[in-house]
Formats: sequence, structure tokens, C-alpha cells
Amino acid sequence: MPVLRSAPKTRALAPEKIPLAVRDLVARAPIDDIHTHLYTPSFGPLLLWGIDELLVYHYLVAEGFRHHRLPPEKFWAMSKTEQADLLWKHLFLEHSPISESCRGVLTCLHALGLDVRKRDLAALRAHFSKWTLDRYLDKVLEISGVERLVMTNNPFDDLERPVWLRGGTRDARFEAALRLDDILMTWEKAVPRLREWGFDVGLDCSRRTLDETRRFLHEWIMRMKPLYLAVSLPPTFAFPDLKTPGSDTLRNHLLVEAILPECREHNLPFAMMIGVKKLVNPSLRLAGDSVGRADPGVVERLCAAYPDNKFLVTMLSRENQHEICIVARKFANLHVFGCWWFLNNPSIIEEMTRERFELLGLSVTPQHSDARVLDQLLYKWRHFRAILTDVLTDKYADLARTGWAVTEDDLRRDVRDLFGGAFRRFLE
Ligand code: HDL
Ligand code: ZN
Repeated sequence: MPVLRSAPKTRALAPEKIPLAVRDLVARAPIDDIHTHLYTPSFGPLLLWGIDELLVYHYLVAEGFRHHRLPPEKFWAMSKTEQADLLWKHLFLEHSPISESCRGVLTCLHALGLDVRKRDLAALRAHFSKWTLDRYLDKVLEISGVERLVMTNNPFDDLERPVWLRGGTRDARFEAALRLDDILMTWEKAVPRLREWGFDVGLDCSRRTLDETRRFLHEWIMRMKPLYLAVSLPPTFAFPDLKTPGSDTLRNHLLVEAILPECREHNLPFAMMIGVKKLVNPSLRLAGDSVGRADPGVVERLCAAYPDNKFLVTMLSRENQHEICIVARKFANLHVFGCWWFLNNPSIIEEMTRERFELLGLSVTPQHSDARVLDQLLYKWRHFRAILTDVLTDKYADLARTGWAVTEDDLRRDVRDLFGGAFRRFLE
């Protein structure tokens, strides 16, 4: 007989006490950051940190072009320090830094206890020059409350691959995710490199090619011990793709006959990050990608066709958010996560988080940082904690109005779920 009665072990919070309790618990809760572009220091220059990296983050680069109007080739010819000087001038000194990515830089500096009143970039740089990376890493993780984070790991990256091949000790705070954009999005470039590494693959989707691709995946899963496999997909991604034979059909074969079987064998989710229009303005380089509305039916069909696979999904278009919540209500093998990239703005984060709680309750991971610069953990999480506090406070107040006893234990359990607990159960 299922347990139908379990009176709360601790006292209910008086309704007027709920806001303070939520604020304190959310502010202090440790975070499991399930998608970042950060690396352990052993990956060398791949781990970006410090004020100049914060200023030349591709979000600010894009915004900067709207002010300085330099020809892109002139901007890219500058040193990183010169780029940072230019962006500081245009985005902070000549205009109030009210955009989310500019505000984020200031939140990072504020979290570090730095005084930005003088708006003195040279003084700020002098502060960062005093840190060693290892000490700064510990400091940022401590202040941001990030306990563990998941990297984005790509065997096709020429800087990253040798570090994995060398092996070495792992920093338990950094976990891996095996990224497959090269295989699923640029197969024709992946083939010669896979063949160079001893995998007998071809441009076709022969049995040999698919088996050898699985062998490659298996080898890197054993090496990286990833929490999930991942890919960033265009809004046009189709499944099954019977409309446009050619590369898409090949992509479907690689997905269905190599990637999903490997995921099942290792009980690993497949993460699809859907809606990126790559390089709509190539002259902006990493800042040149855009967004497009995708078809959530793709996710429905994959979840239905592969019930023994687990899918992590985040969609880039605001217009897809309600739809993907409905898909998640239909398929328990789907876990929705994050306010990704162009959605990581307070007005949209609040809307998405409310929508998700109303439709999915606490079976969702509402945010990841997507941090590309270590220091960004400081702002991406501080900004999100504030929004989550407001939304959760409203939700528990709604419950209290029904006579439901909201306890501190309930709050602690629920916040732990939202900051990684639900994700970890989904991995089990
Ligand atoms: O593909 C991804 O993981 C995206 O997050 C891209 O890296 C993107 O450039 C980004 O950094 N978004 O925040
Ligand atoms: Zn990312």
C-alpha cells in the first residue's frame, strides 16, 4: 500500500516567514552547474578568466560593434587588451552598462569586492594581476556557490585532445560532457580526422562507418567519463528526416545507429541544444550566431521512438519554451534545462521559470550558467538566484493560501532539486 500520509517532520512556516526562508535558502544553496564552457587549469589556455576575458566575451563583442562601428577586421586585429579597452570605453564609459552582459561584468567585480565607482579599468586590471589561477578558481567557486560544474569537451579540439590523451588526475569539481557537433554537424570534416586517428569511417553511412563511429564514441566515453553526450543543433534539425535526403539523413543514421545506442549502453542522456543559426554574420566570429524557432515535434518523435534513451533538451527560441514544456509532460525520458544564451536575460528567465514550475513542477533544471569565462559564475548565478527567489516565494505563498503546511525541510529539498538534484536523479 503506498504511503498516503506523511505529516511534515518540522513545523510549517508561518506565511509571513516564507519570503525570508526562501531568500536565505536560495542564496546559500550549493549549485551543480550542468552546462559550462569552463575547464580545469590543466587544460591551460582553454580556461579563460579575469577582467579582459570578461570584457571580450562574445556577448559584449556583439554589443560593442553597435557602438564603435569599427570594421570587423580592424577589431580582430587588435590585441585582447585593446579590444577590452575599446569595449570598456563604448559599453561602460560612454553608455550606461544596462545590458545583461555588461551588468554581469559589474556584478562579477562587485562580488569580488572591487570598487567600480572610479570606472578605472587599469586599477581593476592591477587587482586581477595579484591572483594565481588556482587560488582565483577556489575563490570564484566559493563566492558563486558552484559546487560542481560540467565542462563542454570536444575530442576534435586540437588544444583539448592532447590533455585527455595525456591523462592525469581529475579535479572532482569539474565533470565532462562529450560534445558531438563535429560528428553531427560537419561530418565531412570529421571523416578525415577520424581516419587519421585509426577509425575506418567514410562519408557514407555504411555499417562499417556506423560501427567505427560507435567505437570512437565508446573510446572517448571510457576516457572522459562524461555525464552526457551533447550537440548544438540548428532550428531546421529534423527527425525522422525523410524530406531532405543527404547530410540530414546521414545525421539521422549517425544519431540513431551510433550515438543513441552508445548512450543506452552507458546509460547516458543525449543533450540536444536546439535553435542555433550558425554564423549569420561570420565577421563577428563566435559572436556571429543567431536564433531560430525550431520544431519541438523533433523531440517528441525522438522521445517516443527511443523510450530507453534519456534526452536533455534546451531550446534557444523564446517561442519554443511553452511547447517544450508540454513535450516534457508527455515524456518522462525528457529533462528540460536552462535559460540558454539569448534567453539568459531577467525578463525571459522569470517568464520561463514560472511557466516551467506551473507545467512541470520541480522536475526541471531551470538554469545552467553556460559560463565561458570563470568569473562569469559570479554573475550568472547571483542574477538567477534573485529571480528564483521571487518565483519560488510566489509559488509557496500560493500553497500556503490553500492551507498546505510549507516547511523549511520542504524548501531545502526543493531548492536542492532545482540546483542539480533533479538532474542527478535523471542520470541514475
Ligand atoms: O553551443 C553552445 O554550447 C552555446 O552555448 C555556444 O557555446 C554559445 O556561443 C554560447 O557561449 N552561448 O552562451
Ligand atoms: Zn554552451
